[in-house]
Amino acid sequence: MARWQLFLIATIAFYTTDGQAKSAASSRSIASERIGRYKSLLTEHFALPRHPYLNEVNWIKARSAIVEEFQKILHNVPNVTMEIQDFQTEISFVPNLSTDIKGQNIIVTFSGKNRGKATDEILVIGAHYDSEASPLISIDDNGSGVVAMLEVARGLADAIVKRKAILLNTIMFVAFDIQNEFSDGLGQTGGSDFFVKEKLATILDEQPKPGFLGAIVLDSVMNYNSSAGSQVLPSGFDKSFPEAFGQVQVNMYKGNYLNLVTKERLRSLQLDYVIAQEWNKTDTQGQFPLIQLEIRRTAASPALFEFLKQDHVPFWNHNNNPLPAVLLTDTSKWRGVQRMCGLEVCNSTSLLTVDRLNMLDQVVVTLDRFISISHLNDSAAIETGSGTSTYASLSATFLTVLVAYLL
Ligand SMILES: *[C@@H]1O[C@H](CO)[C@@H](O)[C@H](O)[C@H]1NC(C)=O
Ligand SMILES: *[C@@H]1O[C@H](CO)[C@@H](O)[C@H](O)[C@H]1NC(C)=O
Ligand SMILES: *[C@@H]1O[C@H](CO)[C@@H](O)[C@H](O)[C@H]1NC(C)=O
Ligand SMILES: *[C@@H]1O[C@H](CO)[C@@H](O)[C@H](O)[C@H]1NC(C)=O
Ligand SMILES: *[C@@H]1O[C@H](CO)[C@@H](O)[C@H](O)[C@H]1NC(C)=O
Ligand SMILES: *[C@@H]1O[C@H](CO)[C@@H](O)[C@H](O)[C@H]1NC(C)=O
Ligand SMILES: CC(=O)N[C@H]1CO[C@H](CO)[C@@H](O)[C@@H]1O
Repeated sequence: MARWQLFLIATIAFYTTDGQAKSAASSRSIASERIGRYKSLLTEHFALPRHPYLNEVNWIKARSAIVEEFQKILHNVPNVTMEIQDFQTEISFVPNLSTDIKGQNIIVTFSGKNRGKATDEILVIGAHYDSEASPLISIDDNGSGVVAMLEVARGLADAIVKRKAILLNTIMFVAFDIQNEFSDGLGQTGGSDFFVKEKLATILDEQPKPGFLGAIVLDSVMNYNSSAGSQVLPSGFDKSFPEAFGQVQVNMYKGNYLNLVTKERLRSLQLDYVIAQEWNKTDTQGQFPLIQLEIRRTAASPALFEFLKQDHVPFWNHNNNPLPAVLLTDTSKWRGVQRMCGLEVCNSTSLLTVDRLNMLDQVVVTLDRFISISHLNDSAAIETGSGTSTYASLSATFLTVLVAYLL
């Protein structure tokens, strides 16, 4: 069968679920309430740099704020656990001078009905909570990802408690400590690496072996700038990502989009496709284009390596069993002015413009919709629709996309 025919089938399967996903997403809470929560969380806990070496107090405060917020969200939610994963690593803030650091990942697991069965399809949603030493960048990088993750968890908790939706498959929310590599190029083993090797690997080895749907990593998702020319591209971008390069050019180098980073020959293609579909359905005005970047082995360049530093990479590199994962990112320092305060430590709440908060909300609503079609049986809550058929058509879509990809 031709590829376009298969995609057509996928599109039809999705069309049938559209109304339901929308009603599920919009019934949870209104946008102005969500925006209010983003503002207060970002202002109170993520406005200052949280570098483990240089801003230890803020770093530890941010960690407790995440735990407290999760405790509020998880209150009364059945079958949920929160655990702290301790690990020890080294960071080199100055070249060749490493410091031992004790890190902590915060892991929240919503066990689905299929937990402990081979039919489970575990989904991970993760974001790192430490930051670089740079003051201004830290509210976006990666306060925005953490706040989006918390809001998605809150939406899921509401669906389970208030709408009585049934969670079919397991979802893990992980706040990673110690990002994998600081953008100044000093490599280190970060929290996501310890999570994949020491936590996720154990769960995926349990008998009977569960499936793994993938990981969605959020790293800087709020830096919006609609001025032409505000987007700068790292060197070699045109070679590594020719299609995306064309899209950025046509878009007049506006920094108004988000990148969805994926990798060739990995099952993440299924994730990409469904996320992009749900993104497009949420962004009806086309205010926040989604530009896909596919990492290809044959197209190495400095630009390619810019997208191989974040927390999705340990999933891709897992042993001999690469795990599907995608990265959602605004490209952070490559866009607009991120460092207005220079080297001085300042409060970066001036970055919280309406457009930026709306872009953050676009991420949250897209992931809500993704979860509601991939993981929830909402039929108890939505009388007219059937959760079973929603779930079935998502599986059909995944299968279809996979077949199309293999052809
Ligand atoms: C919690 O998990 C157990 C075991 O999987 C299951 O029997 C029970 O129905 C779940 N409770 C809820 C409210 O989902
Ligand atoms: C760091 O160590 C490497 C080799 O271990 C050496 O080549 C390099 O010059 C050192 N850099 C500095 C700044 O000392
Ligand atoms: C957008 O980026 C331009 C640089 O291209 C900068 O001059 C401007 O201040 C930025 N706007 C915002 C709101 O950050
Ligand atoms: C989403 O919209 C973009 C821009 O209109 C389009 O290029 C892309 O194919 C769409 N993706 C999906 C999966 O619908
Ligand atoms: C940053 O500034 C805002 C508004 O001026 C204030 O409400 C907030 O408490 C400040 N945050 C920190 C961490 O100082
Ligand atoms: C979804 O829930 C309905 C009603 O509670 C139930 O009949 C159906 O079997 C469930 N579907 C799945 C896939 O669990
Ligand atoms: C320090 C770090 O890893 N920051 C990353 C945050 O996200 C941006 C955009 O993806 C990356 O460019 C940074 O490297």
